[in-house]
Amino acid sequence: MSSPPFTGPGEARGPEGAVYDPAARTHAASTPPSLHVRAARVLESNWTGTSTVPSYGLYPHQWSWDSAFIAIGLRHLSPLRAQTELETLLDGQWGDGRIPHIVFNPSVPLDAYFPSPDFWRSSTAGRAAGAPRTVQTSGIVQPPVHALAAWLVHRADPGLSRSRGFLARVYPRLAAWHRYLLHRRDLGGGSLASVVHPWEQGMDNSPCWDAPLSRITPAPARSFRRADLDHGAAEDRPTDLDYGRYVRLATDYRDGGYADGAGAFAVEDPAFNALLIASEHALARIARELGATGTARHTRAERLTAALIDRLWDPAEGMFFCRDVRSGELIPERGVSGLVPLLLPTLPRDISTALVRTAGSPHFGLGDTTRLVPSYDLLGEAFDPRRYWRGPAWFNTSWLVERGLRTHGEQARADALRTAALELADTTDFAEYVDPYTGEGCGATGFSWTAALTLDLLHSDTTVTAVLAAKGGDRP
Ligand code: 9WN
Repeated sequence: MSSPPFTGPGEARGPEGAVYDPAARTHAASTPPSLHVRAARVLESNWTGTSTVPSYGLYPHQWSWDSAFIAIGLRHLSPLRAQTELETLLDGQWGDGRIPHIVFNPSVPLDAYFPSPDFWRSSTAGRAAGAPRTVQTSGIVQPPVHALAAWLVHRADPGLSRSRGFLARVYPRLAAWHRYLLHRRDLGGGSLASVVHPWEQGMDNSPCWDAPLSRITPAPARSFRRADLDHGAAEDRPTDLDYGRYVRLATDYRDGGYADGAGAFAVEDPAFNALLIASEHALARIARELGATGTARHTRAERLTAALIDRLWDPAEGMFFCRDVRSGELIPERGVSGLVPLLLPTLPRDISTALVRTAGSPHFGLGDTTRLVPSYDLLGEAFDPRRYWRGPAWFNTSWLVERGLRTHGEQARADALRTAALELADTTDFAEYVDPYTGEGCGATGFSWTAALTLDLLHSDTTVTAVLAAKGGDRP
């Protein structure tokens, strides 16, 4: 897919060629820029010309689920850029259908990020799995938010989308992506997709991975050099021991030609699968828009929802848990991923009610001791308010829970979460994540998905909940 020029229909350009809120031009020069304008500026400065980096310092390439969240926000500024964001990512798709978690920018020095393209060696090690020859990518994946993003981006400007044939071009690729997850990644045999590396689920050092990771022999510390510590505080980042294990898993996967099935780490995660289900519903909408029937996809999404409940729901604890496919056991750690299925409108009422209760319980403290959803159990032994996915609150997961609360009629709780996300994005300069108690920003500032989802919340868009509410049918 070639990338279009960045002018024309759907592109709202400010005087300096930046993508601005047209309303912002009415502000007097002395008025501080609105949150909307500042969010737009973050996305503008992180835009490379064909996609958006999460943050130039820490993450100078294109990341898969970041791009989906970014497109969801970018559609409010420039539907054309939002389409391009997803198209650029899909240019890195492999022949077997996988969408890699990173698409590398060849003009970025190799030592700017680890693991770099010379670690993954996608075009050689990934040849049998159909890795692209010209684009360098990683070989693992990230959560499938893409079909949901594609549908929302289409809805932002259907005329532009139709004139560019956007959905017709992305649909077969998204369908192949879902096929890959549903077939090659059903490692537990229970119809759910498994992740084979903690980076795939997106919450890298969540305590949910501690038990399955403990079986992995770490790669020696001297065999690689972390680039993240050049930009982030060591106490905010995963430990060296975690990194050694991440490297071992990725090396073994690469050396096996990125074939699925044999790896030592395989976990069914509730957020990953809930996002797959939400995206299946979105693919049904896309199919319908393209003149096909989406009924089979809605039916499949319903079957997946039943599998999610069957395999990962714990009624006694009132939340979803990860399943370690290698041991066969549920992992008894409460991560925010266990709340994310609230996004699904077809959840039985008793489950959605229990999830809302758990979010507000002392384990997550939402609306009580915390304003955004912590990434991990406040009462858990491994809780750490600063260390990445072991406690801090993130904007993307809070956005997903906000959408879920709204979907299930919890308007007051959703409003409070929305307000908190907007205020904290503002006060932290669009931080990557925040201390769940104090709201202090951690990690990078000017983080793209924080800015993008801020825009989405500012637009108070209801199409996400409308898409998700395509319950049991194929209604537009
Ligand atoms: C590894 C880019 C990504 C996010 C992940 C987040 C972090 C990478 C890293 O950054 O992961 O993929 O180097 O730590 O955990 O969710 O997609 O923003």
